[in-house]
Amino acid sequence: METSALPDLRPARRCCVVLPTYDEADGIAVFLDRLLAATAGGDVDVLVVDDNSPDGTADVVRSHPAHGGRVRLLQRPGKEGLGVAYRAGFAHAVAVGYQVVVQMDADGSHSVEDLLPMIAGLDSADVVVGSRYVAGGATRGWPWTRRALSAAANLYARAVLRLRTHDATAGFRAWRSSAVHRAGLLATTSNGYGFQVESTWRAERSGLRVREHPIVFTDRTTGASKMDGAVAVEAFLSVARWRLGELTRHAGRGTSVAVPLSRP
Ligand SMILES: Nc1nc2c(ncn2[C@@H]2O[C@H](COP(=O)(O)OP(=O)(O)OP(=O)(O)O)[C@@H](O)[C@H]2O)c(=O)[nH]1
Ligand SMILES: [Mg+2]
Repeated sequence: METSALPDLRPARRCCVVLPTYDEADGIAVFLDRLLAATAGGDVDVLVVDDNSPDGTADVVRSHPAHGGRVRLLQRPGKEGLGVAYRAGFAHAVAVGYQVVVQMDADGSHSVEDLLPMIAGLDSADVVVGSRYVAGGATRGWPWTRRALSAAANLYARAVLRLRTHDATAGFRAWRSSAVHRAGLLATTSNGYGFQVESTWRAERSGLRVREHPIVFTDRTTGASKMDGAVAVEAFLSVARWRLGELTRHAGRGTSVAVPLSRP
């Protein structure tokens, strides 16, 4: 009997999905179940980075049947922002030897079905960005005000920093660990959501091959958003500061612009 040739999306590399959490106790167990099922058979583990959530998210993770196996918990002392949590999670994942690190929201907005195709995309890229702003990508469930804010933030970041990536603020990405080092992600300075733009900028300036994979972003159905005015302002000001820094260095040296890189 002939079998049709389906693509084998099982990753050939050890992957760690880093999930930052703050007050996600309501939805995290079901989300972990879905993530583990969608990646069963692949070499994909999960690292939850929790900032001592008052709602007991860490306890829910600890009582998950896969805790201690495919699911690990990095407990931080308190809330310091998304960027700080990602740096801690990425540092841990690359230090223990994972070859691929994925960043993903833990609130269900990012679809677990996109994980294996995005990891497979690393065969011909250094970073695969789950993009809402390429053909096939979309945002579902957001009011028009939130959609407009996201689109405006993207436009602003792309225009000011001259970025090619269409979804510069994406929170769903797969990185080769070598690319994490080359882009200097562990030396990023944003504490909040600016981390997403800073890492896009560093990836492009480091000459990494960035590929976009269309995703449908769905608004969370449990828990509450942690996005607030202060993190938006931090990101807004940082973008301007980074560009100004580039232009100043450019003018000072009369050479091509570069961002500082950290090496493993
Ligand atoms: N560890 C940690 N996780 C955080 C922090 N802030 C947000 N998160 C997590 O980061 C992910 C994204 O945060 P959200 O509040 O969903 O923000 P968003 O997805 O950009 O925006 P929404 O559409 O409003 O949900 C979620 O899994 C949050 O629990 C933080 O300070 N520390
Ligand atoms: Mg969210």
